[in-house]
Amino acid sequence: MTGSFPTRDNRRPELTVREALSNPQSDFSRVVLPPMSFAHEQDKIDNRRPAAEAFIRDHKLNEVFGPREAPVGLVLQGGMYNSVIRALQRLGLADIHGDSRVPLYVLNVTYPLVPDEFLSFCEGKDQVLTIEEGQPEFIEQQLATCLYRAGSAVKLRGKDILPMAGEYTGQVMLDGIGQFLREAAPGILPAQILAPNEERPPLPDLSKTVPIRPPGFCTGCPERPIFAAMKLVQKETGKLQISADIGCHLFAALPPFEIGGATMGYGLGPAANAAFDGGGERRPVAIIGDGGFWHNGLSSSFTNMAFNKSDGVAVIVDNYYSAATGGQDVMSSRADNPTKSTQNPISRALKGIGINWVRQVDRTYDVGKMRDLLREALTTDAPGPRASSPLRNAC
Ligand SMILES: Cc1ncc(C[n+]2csc(CCOP(=O)(O)OP(=O)(O)O)c2C)c(N)n1
Ligand code: SF4
Repeated sequence: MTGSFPTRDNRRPELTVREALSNPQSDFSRVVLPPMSFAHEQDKIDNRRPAAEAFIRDHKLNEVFGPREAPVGLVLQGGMYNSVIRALQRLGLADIHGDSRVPLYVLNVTYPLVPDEFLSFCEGKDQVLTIEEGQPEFIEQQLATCLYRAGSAVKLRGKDILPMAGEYTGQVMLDGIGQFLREAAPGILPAQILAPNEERPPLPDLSKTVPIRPPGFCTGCPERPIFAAMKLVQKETGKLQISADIGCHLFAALPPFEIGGATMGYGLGPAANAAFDGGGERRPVAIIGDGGFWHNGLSSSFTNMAFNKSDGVAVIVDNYYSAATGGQDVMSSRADNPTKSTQNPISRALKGIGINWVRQVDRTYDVGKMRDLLREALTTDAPGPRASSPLRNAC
């Protein structure tokens, strides 16, 4: 989809960085520590929350569509709107322009909810269906409390009809809204829709015949051969304890590699493996990207390895960028970036914290070389930690 919208001209901020720097201000009553935090809590309930609700109401951030008078209504998160409209179209209750014959209260703001706005939507209705993906059903619970406190007789439906877990696909939405309307207001449905798709042939179960297609590395990805080499090494060593990190290299956790399924967080691959250090016959292996390395891997993972004299092996997948997020520069990127400090080799940082067994492979497509290096890292008598930086190809 494309579109356009009017904007106002950019405005100079009331306080510039220069002014803020020249005249630093502090106010301990704004610090989130007791006893001020108790005052903040009161302020939030007495002033800030009502102000937020008033803003949402006054600026009409939530929207109401469809007829005012109807025995039923749908309350939905803004992001659900398109699928709800599609389901209503299929039920013969909306047209392609989104004109709905069922009232809709679209929550473009789901927090905070605006009780009086919701109660006014409910006026004159017998039943209202909350359409809220995910669990627990936070919105439904709040709306139920709201109706209860107002002494309303409106019946609130939601997760008793729609699934608690899983995506609200087109079919789920059609089934759920269809069931709600059949139960709550059958008269609203066009006659031929009351028993839709009865003559539909049964769908075959394709899960046994069509293989799943997990996401994977790009064709020609220079990270891919690292994991091919790891598979070869594991043929010799047996299955290794491999902890991975966040980034494209995590595609290796899926078939056909199934390497590094244990992942704790960004920059934490080697840190996560600390629990296995020195505990068995084979060294634990960790994988981390260059982005993860600079994000906090240098401190959380590598300083930790160096400090604890780890016996493990860390593989740093260095492709010059944070690739999975779109190719942003990091400290060791090769690009000349006028506003950033680049070209700082990872190996220098490692040596700086006392990790001396560092090897580098410049061309990962040489799977044999990669395999031999990994084998060496897993068997060398040189004291750990061991880090190999096996990727100098840009992707
Ligand atoms: C805890 C956490 N923080 C941030 C992200 C977002 N994220 C996903 S991939 C990625 C960058 C990974 O870059 P790098 O480590 O260089 O690996 P590459 O993609 O280049 O293989 C980031 C920041 C995330 N998924 N999880
Ligand atoms: S973006 Fe780069 S690192 Fe990521 S899968 Fe594709 S080629 Fe590999």
